[in-house]
Amino acid sequence: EKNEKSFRLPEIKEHGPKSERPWVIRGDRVYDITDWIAGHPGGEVILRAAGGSVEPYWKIFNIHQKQEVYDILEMYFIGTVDPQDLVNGSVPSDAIEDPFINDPVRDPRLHQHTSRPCNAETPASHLSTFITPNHVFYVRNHMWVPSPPPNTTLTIELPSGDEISIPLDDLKTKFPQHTITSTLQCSGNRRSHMTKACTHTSGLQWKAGAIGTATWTGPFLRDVLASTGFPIANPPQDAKHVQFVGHEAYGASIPIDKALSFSGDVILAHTMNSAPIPPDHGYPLRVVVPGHVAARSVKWLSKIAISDEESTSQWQRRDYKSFGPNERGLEDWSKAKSIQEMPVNSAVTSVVPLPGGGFVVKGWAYSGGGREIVRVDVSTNGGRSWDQAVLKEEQELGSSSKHWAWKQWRYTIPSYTISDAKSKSENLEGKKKAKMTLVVKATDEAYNTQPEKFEPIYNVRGNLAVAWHRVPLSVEK
Ligand code: MTE
Ligand code: MO
Repeated sequence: EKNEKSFRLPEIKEHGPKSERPWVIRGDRVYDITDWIAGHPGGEVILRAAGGSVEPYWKIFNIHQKQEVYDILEMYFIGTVDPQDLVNGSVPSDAIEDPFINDPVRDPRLHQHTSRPCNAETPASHLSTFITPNHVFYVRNHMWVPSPPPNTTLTIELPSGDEISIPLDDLKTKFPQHTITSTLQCSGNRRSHMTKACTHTSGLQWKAGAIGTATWTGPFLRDVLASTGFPIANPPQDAKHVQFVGHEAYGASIPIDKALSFSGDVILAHTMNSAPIPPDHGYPLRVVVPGHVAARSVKWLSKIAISDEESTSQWQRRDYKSFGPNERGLEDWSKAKSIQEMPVNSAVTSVVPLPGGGFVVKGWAYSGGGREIVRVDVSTNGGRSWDQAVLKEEQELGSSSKHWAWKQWRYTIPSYTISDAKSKSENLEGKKKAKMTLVVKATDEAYNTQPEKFEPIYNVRGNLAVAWHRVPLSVEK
């Protein structure tokens, strides 16, 4: 192609995310993606790359790294990068902006599964307290940590299409402030337990730490919606979902009933455990949707839209859904329901020997929809017989009778000592070695309880992994 145009990097850079005609580079080729974005709901993600190379972003969404996507991009080809700006045929890495430049330094105790984007679980040592400290609260980022500009506002789009912007300061000063204690749990929490039982699931292999509990402070979403003139007591028929958009382009939605309900407790939070929300958890503003899967609690909140349909993002229309054990990868996503409220779940998080023999087992139990945990059953023989754990009573903050927080539980097993592999001395006289399978299951106030096995709830995505938690232990009697 001899007559193709060539562009210098500074010129390309002018076609950034906010320009009228955004461009991106792939290899040494330049594309004007303006029309592509217009035709692709959810396509705004690619805008982050506008003005530069799309490659570092596509590394994050490897779903895009296939020929058919490259072919589509070719339809928007406008020229190449000027050879003066290329090193070995591509844009030099120092000219490519690092999308993760704003990611904070993280507590080394977080158990990192991936670093870019950051996916890290709360370490077991911090799962046995009612409130999870901010610095060890699990992090689930699909992308980078964005840095919203100072004096940024929250935009609210009404069904009429009208947009209203509210300064963040107003959210703190012009509305009654509420503090609620709410657990957040990822739909993939305990996925690794399902994988172990069923050999394969796709997704991050979380143990029992993609969950945490914090107090969240801010105005109620319904009060903020009311302030726009939206009739919260008598919403129009076509107002069915409330969509949330994050500054880095993540999006999700909840049914409008949850948003407007007097017992919904949906909060636009600026404060987490009495401190400004940390960068990883949504600074400066995050919606907290208690009782629902954490994927709906959109961080770095930039926009709210009342709509007749669910968010068009892949995180609403695809990823956070579950399937039957027979559906192995050729799912019709549109047929499955988005996950909203979570089913009842529990896990063992610590087993600590007592000085005089025996040991103490601790863990969490949680159910969605504000359903209180009423009982936690423990078995030391793989589920043949059961005993009850002690539930810790904690002060939960909230405006309704709902229970948005997990329960911590403990159970004492006398007369056994745990022997770790190394201290398995063969001449411990009078001591009998045994293998014990500790099992825990919880029951919520609707008397929903956890299934015994993973096989019947298996789904390729490894979502909603809520079967009994089994922990094999070696003990000495
Ligand atoms: N919001 C934005 N903007 N971007 C995200 O990647 N991840 C979601 C949700 N909100 C996400 C988001 C998912 S899947 C989960 S589990 C929770 O945030 C994790 O919240 P945390 O990182 O504060 O624990
Ligand atoms: Mo999640």
